[in-house]
Amino acid sequence: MKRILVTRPMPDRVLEEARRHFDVEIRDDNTPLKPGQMRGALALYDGILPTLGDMFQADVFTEAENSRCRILANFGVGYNHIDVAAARAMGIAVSNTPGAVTDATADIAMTLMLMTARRAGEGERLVRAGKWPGWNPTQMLGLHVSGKTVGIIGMGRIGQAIAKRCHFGFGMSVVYHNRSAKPLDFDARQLGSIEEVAATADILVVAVPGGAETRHLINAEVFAAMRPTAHFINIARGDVVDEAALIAALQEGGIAGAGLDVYEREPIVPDALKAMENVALLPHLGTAALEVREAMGLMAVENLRAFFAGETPPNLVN
Ligand code: 8YV
Repeated sequence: MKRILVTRPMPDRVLEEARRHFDVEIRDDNTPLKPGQMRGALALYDGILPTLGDMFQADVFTEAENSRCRILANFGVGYNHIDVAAARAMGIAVSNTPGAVTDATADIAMTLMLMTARRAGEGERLVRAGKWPGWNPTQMLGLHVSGKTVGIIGMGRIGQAIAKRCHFGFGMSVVYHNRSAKPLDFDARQLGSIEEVAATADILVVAVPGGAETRHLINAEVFAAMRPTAHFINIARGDVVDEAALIAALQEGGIAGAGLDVYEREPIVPDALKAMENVALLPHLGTAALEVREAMGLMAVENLRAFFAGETPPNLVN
């Protein structure tokens, strides 16, 4: 039986399924693997089921003397923590879990949109602090979301799921930017540049993959293009956004608010963001629902099973 390392405790269903196929070791530690542990794991296991935070960067592969490991079956759609080219150079396959994460992540985008536009986080803090003076006609007026324009940067699976929620659920107009043309089965307008989308949107949402190619794609120029009344939402990856530029835009009143599920240096969230009432901050909750995490895990296990059965894993990325 192939030896597999699962790098974090996982829902029971995932572990049961993994154990049906493999000799599984589950790391009983909820912190990311350290470089030495990653090199050790590459030498000891036939396959690894890593998660966000396990930074399989180029040096981990180049410094690994030999690798018994043949596949990293990532738990999650985003795999920017894995240097896929370096893995390939060592003959290690990488797979991910698209599809399983789409709806849950889009739901969190909607949560953040409503939290920031309708000042829900701020309102909840007010109530909990015992500072609510009672209803009045002009208290805590936010941005009316229904019927507004959402701008989406990255019209992949998650971007489309967000667009549909906005369009069909909230009657919003959708404008977007995507590297390639996307055939869509709903009304949405593709604009020529990210800045154009930023300038048109009442709410701008980023839904592109992270990594070197998209690092700081959302920067000072994009925030400058946004309207002072517009809100910014990030459910993608922290490094897609120049966090310092976002903080400056918020502090200068260049934009009205932000809703964030991801950060440049997780779990570090800048104090400047925590200090602002018009910012909603979530702890990377994108896929945090039991059935979603089960589906992600089962998908990762299926990638492992297929790989070791000599089939092409359904979600191979390299
Ligand atoms: C996951 C995510 O929870 O799927 C992704 O890419 O961002 C998350 O919601 C995380 O990646 C788990 O490894």
